[in-house]
Amino acid sequence: MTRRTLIAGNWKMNMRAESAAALAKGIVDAVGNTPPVDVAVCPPSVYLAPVADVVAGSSVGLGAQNLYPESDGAFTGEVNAAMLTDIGCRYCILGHSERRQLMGETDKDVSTKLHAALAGNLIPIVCVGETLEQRESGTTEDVIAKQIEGSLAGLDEARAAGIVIAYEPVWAIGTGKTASKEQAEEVHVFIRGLLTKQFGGEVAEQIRIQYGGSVKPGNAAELLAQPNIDGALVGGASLKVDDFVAIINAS
Ligand code: G2H
Repeated sequence: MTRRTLIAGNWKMNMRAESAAALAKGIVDAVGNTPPVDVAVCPPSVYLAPVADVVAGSSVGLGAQNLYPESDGAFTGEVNAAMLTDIGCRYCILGHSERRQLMGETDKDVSTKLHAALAGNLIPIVCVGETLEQRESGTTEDVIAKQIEGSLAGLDEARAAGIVIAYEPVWAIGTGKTASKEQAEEVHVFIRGLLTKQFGGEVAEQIRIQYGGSVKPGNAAELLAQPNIDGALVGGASLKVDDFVAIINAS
């Protein structure tokens, strides 16, 4: 089974209108019309529309960093899946550890958002990952299993193949520490095993599992060469055209 690599830039809460458009333009120009991998950028919600204009008609996809899982209505400050697809989003990051830690998002919340994303024709990028304390206490697999089970609750086989999982060890996020290729591949294999149990081998083989956590030009190639690492969710290094493009070219 060949899974098409997905390199996505998670811009988090960075950039301004001008710099966001310039970054997107630089990526569009560098990537060209037929990149050998899927490429996406995920700007802050306020910059989705101007970046959508820049990437329109290009091979660079647009993704949001979050959504609110309701239809239009009285939900002050929120943005739903229909709005995201309306302005050209293809992807939506869900359950990033920063949202889990800072905004108290639970697996149940992520599952609700996952179903809203799929109903709105968005490709969800579901993030899971253990903290340093959990890794050091030997509970990584328990933590990941609970997150996968809870976040993908109620998902049927027909829709499962199209989702993306991002394994992002919390201790490697923005810290400069990266999981070694062996550590990352070990968890990706474990996740694919969980997906096999839940959806069967044929579906599990189609689900892309990205790695995230201090991915840089210098470590991307060895991570992306692992058989079960199907792309990268890139934070800090996605904010510079040259770094992001180097990561794309490393895959
Ligand atoms: C992990 C990653 C992007 P960074 O959060 O999702 O960020 O590459 O800065 O560690």
